[in-house]
Amino acid sequence: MKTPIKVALTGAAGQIGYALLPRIASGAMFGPDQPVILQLLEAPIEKAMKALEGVAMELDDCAFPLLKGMVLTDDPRVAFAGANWSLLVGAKPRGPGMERADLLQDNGKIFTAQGLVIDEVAAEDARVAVVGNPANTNCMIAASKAKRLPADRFTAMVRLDQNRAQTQLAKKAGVDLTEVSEIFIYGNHSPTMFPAFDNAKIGGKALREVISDRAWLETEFCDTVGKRGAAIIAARGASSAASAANALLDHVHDLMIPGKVHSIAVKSNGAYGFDPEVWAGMPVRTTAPGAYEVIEGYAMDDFAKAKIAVTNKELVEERAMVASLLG
Ligand code: NAX
Repeated sequence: MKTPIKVALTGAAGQIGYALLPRIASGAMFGPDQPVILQLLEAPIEKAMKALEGVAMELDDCAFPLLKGMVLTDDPRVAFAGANWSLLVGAKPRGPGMERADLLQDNGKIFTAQGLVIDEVAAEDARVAVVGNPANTNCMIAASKAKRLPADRFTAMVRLDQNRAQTQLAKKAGVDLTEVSEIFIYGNHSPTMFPAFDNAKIGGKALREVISDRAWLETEFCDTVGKRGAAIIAARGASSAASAANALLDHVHDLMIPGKVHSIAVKSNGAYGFDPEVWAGMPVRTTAPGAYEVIEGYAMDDFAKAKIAVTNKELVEERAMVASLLG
């Protein structure tokens, strides 16, 4: 039997955690022959810890053969101890009337503390995936605290946006969604992100040979993908959970399989004109389990460059708002 992978999950009793945990434990993230140990962190609040116990009881009741242990804790040092993967989902939601800057500050403190502890106690091969919003900037903050782990171990999730874009393009073209490839998300996980449709392929052909409605691509398509989160809240009365959990499975799964091509938010290092210090969504190719290279060289026309400039500006502004937390 393979050595179990230790997976730390924060916000484990939240709604994404609830949708995610059974799928990790059933093998959907690391494969059908890879055992896992779940190290579950919740806020030090009685109600949250009680709810976490309930989630763990349900996982017990699933009798997953791959689930080799669970740790339930409100102590980050326990949760991240020896963790191979740390999935940072827990964050404070934006309350009514709350300014974006306040949310950045409040959540920045959580990710500052977690970045420090991960750097200290996580496994040698530690990888970190950030989902809690604002995900790109939270990821940058956590990475800035790490002195042992290199910056490329810290990635943030834009896969939900990629999956949303893939489905919208397939619907417009009237094809099965597996026909759509090379649709990548650039920039922030926010309504400013840019799904670079011009580089996508449908059934192996350039997208523009199949979808000629340029106006739809530039307006309705970009808006639908960018504002999908708000549309889900309006319809469901709660934010995306099943699809967010599914996207995180895809994010980690595809980072474990060499050759996979997908969108993740990484330290830009200046690729595609982004500020070198921000974490921006872009295309990567997995090179080895947990490692990747940015795919450079996709052509960008003036429309794409303008969209990238807008999302880059937002990331730079977010960085300025949390400057005191960095480093
Ligand atoms: P929930 O509010 O259901 O769950 C969050 C959980 O985190 C709660 O149980 C809370 O007690 C816990 N928590 C808070 N602070 C913590 C801390 N310091 N340590 C450990 N646990 C802590 O939110 P949920 O719907 O699960 O969403 C979680 C996060 O994902 C939110 O920030 C949300 O905005 C973000 N999302 C990000 C997405 C992305 O694509 N990057 C998409 C989905 C989602 O909206």
